[in-house]
Amino acid sequence: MPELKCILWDVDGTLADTERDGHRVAFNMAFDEAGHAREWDVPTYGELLKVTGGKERIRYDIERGGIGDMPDDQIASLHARKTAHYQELIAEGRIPLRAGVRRLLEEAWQAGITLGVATTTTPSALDALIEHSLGREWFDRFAVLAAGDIVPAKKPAPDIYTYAMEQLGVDAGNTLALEDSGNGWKSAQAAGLHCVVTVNDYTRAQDFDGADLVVSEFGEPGSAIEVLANPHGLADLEYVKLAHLQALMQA
Ligand code: XBP
Ligand code: MG
Repeated sequence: MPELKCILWDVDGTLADTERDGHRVAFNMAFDEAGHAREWDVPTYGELLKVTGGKERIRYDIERGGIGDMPDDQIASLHARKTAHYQELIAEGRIPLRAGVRRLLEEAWQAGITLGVATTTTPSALDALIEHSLGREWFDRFAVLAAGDIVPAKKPAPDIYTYAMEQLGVDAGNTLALEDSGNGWKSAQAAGLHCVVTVNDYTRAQDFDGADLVVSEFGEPGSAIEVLANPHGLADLEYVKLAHLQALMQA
């Protein structure tokens, strides 16, 4: 029977709600600084989120007429400035972890489950979040930090999950992905992983058909989370515990 041996965490939207008040704000700071007359407001950014990866997202906005055309090297330097602004925002402590994230991480770590990260985000942006929101000890506790351009095809392609599992030497059948978005779920599904989704305002209406559990958040004791899909009929879902994650692997 498959057993939970490894949990791979998505970052943006899953560890913390970084998109609206972190990445979006940092993109706008970089546009302003470079003299681009473009501001991604909250709903516009929601449309742009269908493209994963910051550089890819800028290219997509150029293609839809939002920003004037520029060569790839200029996109890369604009994005490098965006990453610097993002790191500063994170260092200010503006983006807390989502409810239940630290509790579940600690529970899984104590249980000896292999922990890793699989994200489309730039490695230095991930490092900033680990350092300022999670704590430096997590650089050692995560057995792999798979991020950004390390694979050519970003989510919804399975590559980043496949890469992380190869690095760890774990099987998809024993691995659970924690995600927040349709693109992330598709990526985990294509890699053959089980997947739990914690939605946010940007992703709530997306398609998570086939995911093992879809909830509003992991939550904490007493928080009474909203359960959007519970295909395995997991009981006692006042908040998500490690025991739920272990049970759904065998369902
Ligand atoms: C997150 C992303 C990232 C961030 C921006 O998707 O798509 O591109 O929005 O980060 P996921 P960068 O949570 O599915 O990994 O600008 O560093 O790319
Ligand atoms: Mg995400």
